[in-house]
Amino acid sequence: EQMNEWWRKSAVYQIYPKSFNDTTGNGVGDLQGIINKLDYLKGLGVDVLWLTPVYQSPQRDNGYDISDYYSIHEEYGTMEDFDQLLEEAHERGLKIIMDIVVNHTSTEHAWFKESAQSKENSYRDYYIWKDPVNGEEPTNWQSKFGGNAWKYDEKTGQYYLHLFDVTQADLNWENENVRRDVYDMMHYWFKKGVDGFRLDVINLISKDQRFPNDDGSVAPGDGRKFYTDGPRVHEFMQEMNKEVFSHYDVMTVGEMSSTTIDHCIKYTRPDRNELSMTFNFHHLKVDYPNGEKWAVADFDFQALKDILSKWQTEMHRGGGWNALFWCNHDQPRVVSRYGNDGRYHRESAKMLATTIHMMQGTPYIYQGEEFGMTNPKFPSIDDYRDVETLNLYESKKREGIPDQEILQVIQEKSRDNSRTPVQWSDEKNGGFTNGQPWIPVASNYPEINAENALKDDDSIFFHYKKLIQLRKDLDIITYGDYQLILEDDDRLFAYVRHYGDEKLVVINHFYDGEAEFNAPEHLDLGDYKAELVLSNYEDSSQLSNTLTLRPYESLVYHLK
Ligand code: TEU
Repeated sequence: EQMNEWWRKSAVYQIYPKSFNDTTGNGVGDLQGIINKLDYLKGLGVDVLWLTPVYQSPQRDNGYDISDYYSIHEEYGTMEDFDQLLEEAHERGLKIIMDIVVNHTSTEHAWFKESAQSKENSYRDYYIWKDPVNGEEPTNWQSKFGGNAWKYDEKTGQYYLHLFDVTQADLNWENENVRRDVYDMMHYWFKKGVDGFRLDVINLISKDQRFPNDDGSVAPGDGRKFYTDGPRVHEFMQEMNKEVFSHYDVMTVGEMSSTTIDHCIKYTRPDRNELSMTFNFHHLKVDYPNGEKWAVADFDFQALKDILSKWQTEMHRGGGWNALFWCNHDQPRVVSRYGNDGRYHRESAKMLATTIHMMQGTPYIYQGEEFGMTNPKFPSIDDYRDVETLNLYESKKREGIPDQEILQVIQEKSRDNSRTPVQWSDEKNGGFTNGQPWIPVASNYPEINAENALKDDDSIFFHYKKLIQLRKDLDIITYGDYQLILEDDDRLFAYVRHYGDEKLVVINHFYDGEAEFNAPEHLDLGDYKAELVLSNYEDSSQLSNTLTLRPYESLVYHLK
């Protein structure tokens, strides 16, 4: 079997350096701040650290706008700091993966500056330039951060494509020189000794070369069907794998925007030689009413169960591999979103963690998630920093929507929800900085912080630690298949994993109040000995055919 690569049994911890830990007092986290916390991370038990972009960048999109792939952004430190981080991580048995952003670069990148010089410049074709059509944008495609995705350049009379911010110009992957330069850059980081890559929006790199208008299957002008999982994307991934990844023992995780299961099987099935695993976001859109992110609604629990279960069973069947996650730097905090960040903060945070960590795939923990950080609910738009949020605010203002109403949506949906500084302790600024933090610290830091979590055996932190350890102890978590049970239950998310003669029964109660568990007939418990291996209450019951679950109770039984 080809299924014993190290990353299948690993847990990954995501670090957003800007908000992690500041050692210089400039209000921005830095690489030395990460080094200072390596023992803490080792203590949690994670195997791999993913750093979101730390390269030189004008920081319009917090580093996802790269101006030089070969140097470190100065607020974060130097290349020596990076080398030290890598070495100290490796000394502790921790691996480091880099965030690779190659769908686009900053318009401050030397390639773009050349490219914008003239139509004849040798770098012109590094980006996607098009003539106006009837004096207007080449297509009606929308930028993911609002507005049309094409920007007119006066000097050369053409438009360039930017699927994200206007300062994030899309690279032209049809150009072999672009691909060669990207692969060279990847070799540079692997030769340094990094252990893998997270590849930003990598399924958007192949654009339909006809560049058609979008007449509106999703939303008028959306455009995504013409560049998502595009015509040559698998060819490019196989080339990248052959040219780069295949030379090293590394993991690769592709961030896949609006993708499908069929594509993700192709991206990750070992014999196709593309990527190790993929992130998809369908389970994080169940609180988008009619597909609209910028609206407030309860999450659709049935949809959540259906989506996660479909990805579990179909990726397993197809030989693909999932990245498992609730949180990242683009998503609101899960405990505020699908859990309860008030009275049942602790119980619900643990329950959510169990739900995802007992599935098949490689689990990811986003900084602060391990002790239950929440959305900050900032009182004013002035507290928000994210380019996407600020663009949204401006466009809603123009539509005449009252401030309070816009703020309410932003409080629930803004990417800044996850970007507030890590709450290390109850000291000033949560111990994140001695200076003025670049974004405010959430006001609940005196209670919710890492130091409190470490002092309490029963904290969310120690629950995560147990989940990571369980994955190491029980092969069924990595290799077992998955079956949703009690499909229609509107309070319980319960599933069974099977592996050889073993079973794992996982029962999660997503709400306040009580819930009844009645074992379905096909779940034969009779001949097994069941052991309760994890729960989020002190005195949870042994497994039987009927159980009553308390608010947000979560139970894991191992059957042999
Ligand atoms: O995000 C890609 C992406 O499609 C989203 O998650 C995006 O943030 C969302 O559509 C906005 O509503 C990646 C990075 O994770 C994100 O931080 C970057 O801003 C983006 O790519 C551009 O590099």
